[in-house]
Amino acid sequence: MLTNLRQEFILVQVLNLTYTIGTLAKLTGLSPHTIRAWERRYNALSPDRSITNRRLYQTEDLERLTALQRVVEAGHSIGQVANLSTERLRSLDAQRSPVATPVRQDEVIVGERNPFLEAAQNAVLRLDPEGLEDSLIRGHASLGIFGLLEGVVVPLISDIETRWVNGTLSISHEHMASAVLRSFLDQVRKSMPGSQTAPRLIVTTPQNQIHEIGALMVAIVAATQGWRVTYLGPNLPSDEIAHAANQLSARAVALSLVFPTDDPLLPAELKRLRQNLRSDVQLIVGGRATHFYMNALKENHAIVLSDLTSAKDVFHDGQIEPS
Ligand code: B12
Repeated sequence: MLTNLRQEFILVQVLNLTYTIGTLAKLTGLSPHTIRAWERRYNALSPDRSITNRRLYQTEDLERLTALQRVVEAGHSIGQVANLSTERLRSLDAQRSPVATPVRQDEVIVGERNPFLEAAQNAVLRLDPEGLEDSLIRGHASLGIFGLLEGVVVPLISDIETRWVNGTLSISHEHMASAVLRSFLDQVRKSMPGSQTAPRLIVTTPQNQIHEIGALMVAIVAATQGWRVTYLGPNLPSDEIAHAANQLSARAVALSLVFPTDDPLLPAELKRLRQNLRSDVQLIVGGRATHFYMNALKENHAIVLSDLTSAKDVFHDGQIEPS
């Protein structure tokens, strides 16, 4: 059942970037009949339709339905809550007893037990890629994308690093986890194309920087904030980045720097990139290696950010807010 669910998730993401009612039902645990009834009788959701008139749901619909389901489970009648905003549903849900309160999107409390993180950690230790993917899918459905990134993906990566350093986890565990995370995040990213009129952001990593999970996460965060993101993959020479940014009239370029921390060529690459970009194109840089290149980043007027929450604030509402 879990494997089928995973396959179906992948299939809908890859083929049409939306959820069918069947997938939505499996992810939420509600029956298709209930979902249709909540739509027809209470206008709880208004999905798009395919050319053959099938319902097509977006990630926001999944998040809304999950919130509705939790509030109804807690005792509210569907008629009372069906037309509340998703934000309002989440805050109603948060007022439940502490035991029943789930980790909410945007509000992952440090130190609080997070079942999705635990499931993901156990799957990594078992060398179980399907299990890891399932925990990411479930975490996404329950926490929303930002909750998943901050509450599961980032702490999972940090846990993998700690265990790898202290020898309780091997390179094969790390590679398996990286492969699953990379592919999952890429699917999520592809399901968020952005509107035609949204400002364009180019996301990549400079030449010699092959770690791309940070870049994928920032691509997703910017998409949640109304940007139309073009992800160019990792390890790109500055001339190529500038060329793409100019061709697509990008408003900003985001780079992730993770490793190496002492690349003698990177300062010159950053300079060349800045010179070849239009002066109104912002350069936004993050990742654990940024502080090793601070002089070059400052000289080239980059906005340097330390985490995804700052990225969310800076990319707010399709604008670049002063950091
Ligand atoms: C996954 C991983 C890999 C994967 C990468 C897969 C992929 N497709 O990306 C693979 C297996 C390929 C790999 C390879 C290597 N890796 Co590696 N890897 C990691 C690991 C576990 C995660 C890396 C990652 O994605 N981090 C990125 C994000 C998640 O973390 P972050 O940089 O702190 O960024 C945060 C914010 O800054 C923000 N952010 C990130 N980018 C951006 C960008 C913008 C614009 C913004 C706004 C925000 C933002 O998001 C993050 C969350 O808050 C790290 C450990 C770690 N904790 O990072 C080691 C790590 C980076 N790797 C390391 C090493 C040594 C290597 C290898 C050299 C190993 C080897 N001997 O072969 C090779 C590198 C080869 C090369 N040519 O570069 C070391 C680097 C040590 C150092 N001196 O810095 C680390 C730190 C592990 C360790 N402790 O030893 N690795």
